[in-house]
Amino acid sequence: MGLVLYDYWRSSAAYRVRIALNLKGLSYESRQVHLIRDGGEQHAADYQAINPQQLVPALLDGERVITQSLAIMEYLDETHPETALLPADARGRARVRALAMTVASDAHPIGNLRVLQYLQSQLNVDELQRVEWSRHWIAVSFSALETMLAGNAATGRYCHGDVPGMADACLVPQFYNALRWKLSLEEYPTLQRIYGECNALEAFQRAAPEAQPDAPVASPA
Ligand SMILES: N[C@@H](CCC(=O)N[C@@H](CS)C(=O)NCC(=O)O)C(=O)O
Repeated sequence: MGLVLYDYWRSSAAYRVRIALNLKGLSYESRQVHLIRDGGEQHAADYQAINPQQLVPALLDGERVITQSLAIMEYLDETHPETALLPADARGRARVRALAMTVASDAHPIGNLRVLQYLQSQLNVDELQRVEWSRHWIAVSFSALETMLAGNAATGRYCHGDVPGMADACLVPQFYNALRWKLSLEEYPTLQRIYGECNALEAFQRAAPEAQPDAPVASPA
């Protein structure tokens, strides 16, 4: 059995893994977990058996289930070293992981669907405030990322050098979210440039939310 990705078109964590799989040229079966329909298919018992966190993505490699997008990307890098997502040197790997975690550990979780749903249903936070919340926390991380990238000689065409890798696979989906929330992006010229460089590549284009089989023909805002 090959690789199976439990996926959702607009999940930015799944988007990271799609980019990684495409960069490595790995084919995979995509199984859609609709995060909204029927109260969210991620909460169904059969999916909980795959990922008790009730989040996508999850990767099935034969009988093995791997969860957490960063762990999945590192697993893919170790099992399929061709087209490395992490640099060869320890310092470079630490830098790429720090960039990736700024997105995946700090920016993304605060704006996740379940957090926004909780703000709405339990704390009665209205839609405008939820949008403001999302924008604010993305901006906090983007300001730091802009400084980390613009002021570092290790930044190249992409986040680290001239080969796309794990940091880019995290940045691009978060940038997509920022566009979705209509965050003003002028203050992040380096992030904008890298987003453009990445999206010129087929691996990123094929991973984009709108290119997924479960994307609605005209996506709602
Ligand atoms: N840290 C996890 C985050 C996974 C995650 O938050 N996935 C979101 C979609 S981007 C999800 O499944 N949300 C469902 C929910 O909030 O109920 C990872 O990197 O894989």
